[in-house]
Amino acid sequence: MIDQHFVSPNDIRAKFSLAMSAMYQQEVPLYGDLIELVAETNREVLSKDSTLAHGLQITGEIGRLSMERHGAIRVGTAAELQTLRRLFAVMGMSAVGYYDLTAAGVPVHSTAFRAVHEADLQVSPFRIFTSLLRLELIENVALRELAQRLLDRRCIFTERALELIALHEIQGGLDAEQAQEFVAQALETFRWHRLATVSASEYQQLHNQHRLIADIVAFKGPHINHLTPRTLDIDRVQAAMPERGIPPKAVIEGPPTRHCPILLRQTSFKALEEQVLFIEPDGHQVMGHHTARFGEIEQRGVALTAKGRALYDRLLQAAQDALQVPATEDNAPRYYQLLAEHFQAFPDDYDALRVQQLAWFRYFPTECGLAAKDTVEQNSTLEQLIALDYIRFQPLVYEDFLPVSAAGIFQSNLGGSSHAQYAASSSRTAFEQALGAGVIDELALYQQTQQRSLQACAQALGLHTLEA
Ligand code: OOG
Ligand code: NI
Repeated sequence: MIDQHFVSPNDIRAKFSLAMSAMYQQEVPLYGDLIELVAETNREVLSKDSTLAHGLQITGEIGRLSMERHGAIRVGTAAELQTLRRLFAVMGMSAVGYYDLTAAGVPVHSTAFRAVHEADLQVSPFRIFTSLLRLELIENVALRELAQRLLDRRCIFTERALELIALHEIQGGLDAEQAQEFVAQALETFRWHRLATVSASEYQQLHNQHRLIADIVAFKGPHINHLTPRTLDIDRVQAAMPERGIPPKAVIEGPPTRHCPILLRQTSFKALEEQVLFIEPDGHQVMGHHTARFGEIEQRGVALTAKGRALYDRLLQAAQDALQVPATEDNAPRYYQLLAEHFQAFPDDYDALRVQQLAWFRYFPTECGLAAKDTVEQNSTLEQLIALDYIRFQPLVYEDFLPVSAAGIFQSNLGGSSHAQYAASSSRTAFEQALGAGVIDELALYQQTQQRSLQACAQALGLHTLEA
């Protein structure tokens, strides 16, 4: 039994998400401009597209849209990752999904911490893409040892944050005062530090190996490197960014523009060059610069089943193969055209996506269905009830990330040219060992949400069960 006076993890997460957003707005003012642009775009889209507005009302997503954002961080050790797992657990967030980015030349593997139940996501859909550096991929032994030493001697959490995490584990929750303190203390881990922990020459060595390694190893902690608001029309935002003095990356990652958006489309503005201070062996500080922090916007569409995802992966790969070279500003129109052509093979209508079991949906009883409750045939099928307009359906939004897109976002912020080759194989088991827990399979979560909505329909209509 959870003690009554404990604050709900959902509320802690919502407060933390807000605090993070306020901090990042102060740190990176362009992020504030981006939020304004997204809010304006969403207002316009909602006022023009009543079907979309109505759909978001049915699912309740309309209520979470303006507070919806994801962030990203990168850590260096298993111990850091494990404590992060415990820290995010205080806010009701679990590790969902495994993303291997080494295949794309980025020496990290990742997960996303997020809430898992639709009711909790509704209160706060805040997610954090969390990457762990794969130190073993640094071939230069001396450099690897330097990185290890630097990581071993830092502690990225405040003492009080660690105490509150432990208290949460012992008590099973935090009271209002502790929760408030926890938010403030946890936030410290993700703050930007201008003062590096290395000398200019050490930084240069780490940076030469891989810019990402310098970003992860040379600072006091895993500064939040972007926060991403959710837009309802990413093409509009991409077009409006330059007018606001926000330079977008060359192409939007993910699927092409569609009537029925699938998965996730993302774009970003390039990382800022920021002044930092290096600390020399004699203790004095020298000025330098570092680029790591950027801004990103995303549009979320319906979550795909394994079958839908396989089709997506195949079509995306085919479009990229047809382009033959990486997508750039110059070939962007051609890339979009190829994408659109290849994705002709992906049904662009919710009913087709549903009937062909390419995507996940939530089902809701209609007024008319509720009114007919006492006369509904016990062995009616879902399709019959939909045809009778007793049940309607809405797309289940994708809550996760895409490894190819994530690699594209990483690359655009690493200057594009650094496509390192790593022979290492994907290692979900090693990641889970470092995390100290398994990662949850996201497909199982979508399936459960869909199933719960069917169960709720069955109950509302007085049926024993209902199957998709
Ligand atoms: C994470 C990049 C991936 C996304 O939205 O796919 C990402 C990073 O740069 O640390 O945030
Ligand atoms: Ni992101």
